[in-house]
Amino acid sequence: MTKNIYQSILNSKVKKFVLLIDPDKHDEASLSHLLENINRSATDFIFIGGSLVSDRLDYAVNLIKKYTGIPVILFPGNLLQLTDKVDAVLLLSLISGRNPDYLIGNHVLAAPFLKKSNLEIIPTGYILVSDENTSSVEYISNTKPIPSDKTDIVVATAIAGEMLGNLMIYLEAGSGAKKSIPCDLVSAVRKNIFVPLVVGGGIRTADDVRNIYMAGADIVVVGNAFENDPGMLIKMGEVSNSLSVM
Ligand code: 1GP
Repeated sequence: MTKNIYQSILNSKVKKFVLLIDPDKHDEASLSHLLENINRSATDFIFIGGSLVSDRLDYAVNLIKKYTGIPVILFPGNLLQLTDKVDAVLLLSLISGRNPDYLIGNHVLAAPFLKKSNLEIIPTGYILVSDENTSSVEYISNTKPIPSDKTDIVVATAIAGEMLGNLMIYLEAGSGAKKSIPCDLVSAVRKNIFVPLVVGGGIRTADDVRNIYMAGADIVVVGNAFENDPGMLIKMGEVSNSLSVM
């Protein structure tokens, strides 16, 4: 398989837009409904993953591949969400936390499978930022998020993540978050790192998407907003295509 997804992100002249699919939230009918709009939208990638163990991962990937040629990237919520049916894998290090399992332990366990799969691996520094009650990531990973007003800590974490060799930094507010990552925080991180900046969690409208791109995100990830309104995929995707990378 060609290893070109990360390169395509680096070479892109426009912002990238990602649809996140949690395989456990869908049966065939709801997934098909969601995917009906996909080829008319400007979705660049599909991330697939969730917080729990899914027995539907391969099934969902196969169904997605039936509908579209858009690259599918594994966004693993845990070690038991491994598949070689995707086009690439985000190798996430939860660098906002201090749980060694999410910094190195799971990576060691998954490494032989990933090596054998020959998939493109994109090491990504994952930073959980939240002021809310316990998010799924926080609970499952047993790590504390960084409060959103601690800009200096978030920025230092992002810089450290880049220095450690991560090829992307991902600011995560948590799936279904009431408040997405504040724009001033996105800007502050953007000014301090060179690698692509991914932002997700609690993004609900096309205006939210635009504001986060304008603040400096290269890639925006949205999941829940499409559950009730798959048409939103088209509106949000249009925003990304209209904005060039600064
Ligand atoms: C991806 O967790 C997000 O980073 C997805 O969050 O479902 O709130 O869009 P939403």
